[in-house]
Amino acid sequence: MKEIIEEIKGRTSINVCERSVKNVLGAIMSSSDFWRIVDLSEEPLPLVADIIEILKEKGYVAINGGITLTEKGRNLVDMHEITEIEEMVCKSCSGRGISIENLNNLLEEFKKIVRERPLPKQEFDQAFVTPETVIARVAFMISRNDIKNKEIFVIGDDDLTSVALMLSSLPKRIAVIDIDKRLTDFIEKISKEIGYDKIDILTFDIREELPDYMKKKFDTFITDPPETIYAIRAFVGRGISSLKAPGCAGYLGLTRRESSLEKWMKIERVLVGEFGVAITDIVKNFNEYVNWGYEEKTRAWRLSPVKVKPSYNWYKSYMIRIATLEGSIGFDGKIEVDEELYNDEESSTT
Ligand code: SPD
Repeated sequence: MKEIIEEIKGRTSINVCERSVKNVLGAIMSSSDFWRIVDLSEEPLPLVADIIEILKEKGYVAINGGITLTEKGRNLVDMHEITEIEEMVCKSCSGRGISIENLNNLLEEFKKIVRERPLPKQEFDQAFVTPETVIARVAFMISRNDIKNKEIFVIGDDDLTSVALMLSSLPKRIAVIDIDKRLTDFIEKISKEIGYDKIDILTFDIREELPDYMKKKFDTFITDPPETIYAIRAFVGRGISSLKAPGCAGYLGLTRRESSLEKWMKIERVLVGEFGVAITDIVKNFNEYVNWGYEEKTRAWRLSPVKVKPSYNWYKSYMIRIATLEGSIGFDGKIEVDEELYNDEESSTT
């Protein structure tokens, strides 16, 4: 095992420990599908690809249309008492711990209305979540008293969460910003069609400082940032700047597909240490993303040892809720980066 880890360390700058290799081996025991192995292992995709490559070179795994253990690999897992990974997800709530039963009409209406939505653009790292996820977000936010009669700020909205919020008629007011004019035009069109006028829609690049009229104005924000520290400052930091007072809330998605635990710790440090907010909820794999269509043009595809498109929605992210306290501060500076907003060494799907 030590030798395997040393070899992996020589190939990647992503942190790797014995448990990372065991996670990948356990996932291979559960599935031969590369995307499922990434999903189950909870390790960043580029690291999973490196681990599989080295296990193959050393004769522990075979790659023939799928990834399987060889006899040598089976001996290795036996020797280290590695077991397959089981998710144990609740079938009623898909593991979200929240029911959307009471919001069934909203779900059906939302599905109908977003049929003509703009398709994901690679340039902006877009991939929208399933309609069930959007409605579960609404349910989750209701359960934390963060929607009803609240002023809500949606930062980046390829998921069209603002549309579900409009349809729910629960917020006092909504503001939504996105860099992609196709999306802001679409949201505008829907708001006109359904006659909803308590919404402000702005095409805006989050690398810029928010206009003053958006600072300290909202009760709740929701965002799903790319997985870089720059993006956390831009999307979440500005979200916090937009909140009125202590006790307000922010929601963000974070995935393990593009983030190691080391990066998560850095992100948590930014949230707690730099922004001074409390993390109140972390729900595993709450957000489920529809495969975005440009898979074959991504680093993930180049790294995948088997060139087969995902057969299910393998990309998920945790839902994190933060709350502001006395002394919480957001981020107001300009972010002077281009592509680095979306990508670092652990990213692979942009
Ligand atoms: N590039 C396609 C997948 C992007 C999904 N972004 C979700 C980020 C979660 N914070």
